[in-house]
Amino acid sequence: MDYKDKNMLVFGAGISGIGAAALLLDKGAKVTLYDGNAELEAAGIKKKIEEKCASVADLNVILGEFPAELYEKTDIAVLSPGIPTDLPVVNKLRDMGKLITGEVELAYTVGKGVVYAVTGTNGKTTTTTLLGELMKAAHKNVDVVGNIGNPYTEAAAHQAEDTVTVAEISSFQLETIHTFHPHAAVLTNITEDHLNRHHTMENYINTKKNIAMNMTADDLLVLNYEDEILRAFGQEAAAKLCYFSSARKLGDEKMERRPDMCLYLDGDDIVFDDGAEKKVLVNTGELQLVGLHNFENVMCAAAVALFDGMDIEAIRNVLRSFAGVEHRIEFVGEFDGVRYYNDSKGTNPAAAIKGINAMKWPTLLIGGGYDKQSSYEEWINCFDGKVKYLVLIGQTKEKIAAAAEGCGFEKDRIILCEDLKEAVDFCKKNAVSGDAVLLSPACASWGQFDNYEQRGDIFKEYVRS
Ligand code: UMA
Repeated sequence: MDYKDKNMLVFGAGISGIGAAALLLDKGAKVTLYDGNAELEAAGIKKKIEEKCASVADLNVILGEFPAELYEKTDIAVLSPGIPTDLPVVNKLRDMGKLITGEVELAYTVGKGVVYAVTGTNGKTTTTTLLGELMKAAHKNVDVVGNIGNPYTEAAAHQAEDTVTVAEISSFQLETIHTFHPHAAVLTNITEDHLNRHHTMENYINTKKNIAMNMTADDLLVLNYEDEILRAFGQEAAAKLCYFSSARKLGDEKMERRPDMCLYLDGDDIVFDDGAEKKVLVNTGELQLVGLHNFENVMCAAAVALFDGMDIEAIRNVLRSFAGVEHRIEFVGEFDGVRYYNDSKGTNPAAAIKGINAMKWPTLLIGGGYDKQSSYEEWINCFDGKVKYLVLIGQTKEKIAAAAEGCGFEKDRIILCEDLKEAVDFCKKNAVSGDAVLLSPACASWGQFDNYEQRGDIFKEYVRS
């Protein structure tokens, strides 16, 4: 797509919008960057964009109310991931026939080389990071981008034909793609999340499936066989199919469409079956990652690396040395015999279940945050007698407390705190040697923090002080 002299509306002045505006200015577009937050500072935003592109002469920053004249003036609107696609402003632009696109789509139309994409409710970041490490061991030019916190638009401008892009793609980003076409895509799992944005589970699932909408029989789709939605999706998808499973040896299942390759857990071995031959890829005892969910992430990343043509021994070396991701069941330290874990990335109940399942000790669990309209019973039912105190913060604290009581969790072991500092102080006073303190909120951080990284960093700071 040629963006020269196009009137581009970039919606949202976060890191995505800043990356998109800079890229478009370098492509010769006339850019209006709009953000609904009137309290932001236009000069500061302009400066950030100026640092990333040659000139901001064709940039206009508008904050607060959306000006009526901008509707007609806009050729294409580029939405940041956090902008709901059914906002009245967006609806009106769409009704006027304006193209509504997203930051990922924009980057894809400019970028070069091959793209490998990772989506799913949980496990995206670990899988993306690990796949990035695998690709860096096999290729010279690798960009790890997307929802992981590194806008795709910032990398796209500098890419060449030999670039490998490893992109973590959220459901928000998948709402606004049109031609985005990964050569391999992973769908780790789909469980309830972001229903405040997608309204129904059906919408959320269909949005996730968009990842494969442009894929063909030359591409590879990696799907979790144990997820019924994804298992069925594999039977109808156009791309080559790889199923993975941490629950059974794959191979003998009755299915209409046989997968082109499989990865599964057999005892402690991760086995790879390409239809002709079965090979042990790695023994899980050799990995630094722990937990079944992480073994699934390993299978997903390894499937793409194998499809990429990477040598098995080179894959093994990377798998053995990979130590995991910050904020994901991250060990912070042991103080007075109490182990502290930061699982701030546990932003929904399904992710937080992984956090509590990984604890082998009596645990003081800090949860709660922004309300994404999740239900918490399944998470609470996984506490399995391990949770000594449920320490709650944020907008959802009363809702989680009520759900816990409903599940039979004793009321006097539910502690409501004003903020994270008070929660950490309570845990410090009440934990004894041999206990664990786990921050695994089952909720997004918004409202009290900018993002889960900030929440995790602040937790670690309090713990260490
Ligand atoms: N804004 C409006 N109107 C609105 C909503 C927001 O003007 O109705 C403005 C806000 O005032 C703000 C800007 O939009 O200034 C923020 O845009 P954004 O929310 O898209 O945030 P970015 O900083 O651009 O970060 C986005 C992703 N954020 C979201 O999806 C909410 C980041 O994912 C991603 O790393 C980044 O792009 C780069 O691709 C974060 C996330 O929380 C980590 N993702 C969710 C998740 O993982 O669960 C999906």
